[in-house]
Amino acid sequence: MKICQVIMEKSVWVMMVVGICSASVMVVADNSTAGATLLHRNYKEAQNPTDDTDHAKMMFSRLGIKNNNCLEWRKLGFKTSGVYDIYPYYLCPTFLVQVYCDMTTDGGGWTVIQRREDLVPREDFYRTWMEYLLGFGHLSGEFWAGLDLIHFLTYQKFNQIRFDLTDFNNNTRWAQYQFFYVHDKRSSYKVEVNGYTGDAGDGFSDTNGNMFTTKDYDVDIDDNRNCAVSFKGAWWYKSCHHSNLNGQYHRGNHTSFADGVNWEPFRGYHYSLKTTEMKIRPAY
Ligand SMILES: *[C@@H]1O[C@H](CO)[C@@H](O)[C@H](O)[C@H]1NC(C)=O
Ligand SMILES: *[C@@H]1O[C@H](CO)[C@@H](O)[C@H](O)[C@H]1NC(C)=O
Ligand SMILES: [Ca+2]
Repeated sequence: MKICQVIMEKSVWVMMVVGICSASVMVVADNSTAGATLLHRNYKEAQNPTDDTDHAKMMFSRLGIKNNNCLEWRKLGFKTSGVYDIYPYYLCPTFLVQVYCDMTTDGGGWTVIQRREDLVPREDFYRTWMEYLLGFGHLSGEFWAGLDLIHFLTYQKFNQIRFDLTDFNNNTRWAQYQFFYVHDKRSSYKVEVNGYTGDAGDGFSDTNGNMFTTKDYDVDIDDNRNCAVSFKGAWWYKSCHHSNLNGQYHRGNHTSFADGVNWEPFRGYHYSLKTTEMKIRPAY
């Protein structure tokens, strides 16, 4: 029998995985509240089905169907974007995670891993390594899905990544990459990416091979600074970036250099975008 347990001790969160679920999905958090927030949010959203799609989803889960990602839900006929249950941890197949599925863009089946929007109250994206590892925010608003989840989603199969971007004049642009893989925690969530198409310009290929840097975890290749601190975000920085989608929400033009929600080939280093979505999907 495979058993997955979540144990809370004082201010320390330990996701302990027993038996066949090996140590590679074990996450030991510091005293941040990201883990608690995430679990609470998942619980609340699970208790409030809102439409027929939710009813149908419930019927499928009662049948014991455990989809690994949004594309599998899409292949079952689900066409409404929203929150879905998935089981992405292959070593721990009963561990449920809630994700937001984009079921309309380019055929749908995308698992959304990041969203910025012009919302109040605004989510803080200038966060620590552990918060980026676990994920934060709200699936219906602004959020980051978590590096550990992104690793396991991209580990299943060859994945594509797509970026949908909007500026404050409502111009929309997209960028898609044929291959996207994020390594595990031991490799500091190093990214592999290639195969750009789109009309946003290629703001992401130069992250290929980079590890994930946050304000408290500097694994960029710039010896003189922490790129996350210099550009007030968290990203697969080199030294430093052509995109900074977890940067400061400056709302359009900003005089500061490259610390906004920037996609350099679209609006440059002095323009912070209105909306961004990052989403991944198996290539088959
Ligand atoms: C952009 O779209 C939003 C929502 O559709 C609308 O409220 C807003 O006025 C539009 N802005 C511009 C500059 O056209
Ligand atoms: C933003 O900057 C661009 C380029 O410098 C300028 O043309 C535009 O008028 C500015 N927009 C606003 C709203 O300040
Ligand atoms: Ca550095």
